[in-house]
Amino acid sequence: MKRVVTIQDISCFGKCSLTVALPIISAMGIETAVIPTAVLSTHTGTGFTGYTFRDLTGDIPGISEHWQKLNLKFDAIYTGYLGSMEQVQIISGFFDTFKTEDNVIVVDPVLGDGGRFYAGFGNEFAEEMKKLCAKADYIIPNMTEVSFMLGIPYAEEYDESYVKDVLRRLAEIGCRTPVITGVHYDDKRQGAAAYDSLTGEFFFSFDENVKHSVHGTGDIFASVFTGAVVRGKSVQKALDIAVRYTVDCIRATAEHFDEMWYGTNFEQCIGKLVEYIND
Ligand code: PXL
Repeated sequence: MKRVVTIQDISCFGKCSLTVALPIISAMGIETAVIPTAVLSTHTGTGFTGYTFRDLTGDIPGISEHWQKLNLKFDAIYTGYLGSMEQVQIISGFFDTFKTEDNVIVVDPVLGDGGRFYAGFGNEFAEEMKKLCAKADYIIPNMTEVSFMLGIPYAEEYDESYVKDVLRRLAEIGCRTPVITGVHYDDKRQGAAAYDSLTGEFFFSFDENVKHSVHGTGDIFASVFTGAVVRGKSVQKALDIAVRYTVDCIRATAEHFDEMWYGTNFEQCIGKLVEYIND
């Protein structure tokens, strides 16, 4: 069985980060180890204020040392929301320890959305995250995170040549295959784009642009993409599965908008994900 370790926070309520990555990667038939980077009472996104935040940075070196003694190996190391610059530096050391010839590193540089940083993040943190991205095989930012990492204005409107240009610039950070989520040229279709800087190939995948903004979709996409790559799918196939499942989840959430304002109704669609990955 393949094995992934995912490193991100537990938002106890709100459906994102570990409470999304763990069930999704497990459902894809992959053993999922975790390193929780922080415990929050809820996520920090729209709708919640006054959340608790316990930083677990101090626990990470001990976990890493214990795992080294156990000689644990992972087919992928996948990071999401990280809570501080110090934590990013410690995870960078974890990459050095657990990177092998055969495994892949996936960094979702969680920084913000809608042109704005999430609470507590700023340009200095984005610079640190960029250094982590340099060590990754795949990075999975949204357009907001692209703008913060490249130091360019947040683009509301853009075309395919813009997307190709920023993908090339993301690869210059040092990662072989950047992936951008939430790509849309109009209000009909949305999806993702990727660039394999080794072969020079671009990849695109689009589905319906459901008119519904919801929290946690980036974590869903990154978890599915990571799982699909670990299950041996091509970049194109991994994009297709991740876009299709993410849009399924948004559609399911839009149908239950009243009770599901804080997260994405991904559980309702998990059977489809199992179908897609085994197809
Ligand atoms: O979904 C990304 C995410 C993860 N973890 C926490 C967050 C967010 C986005 O707001 O606040 C704690």
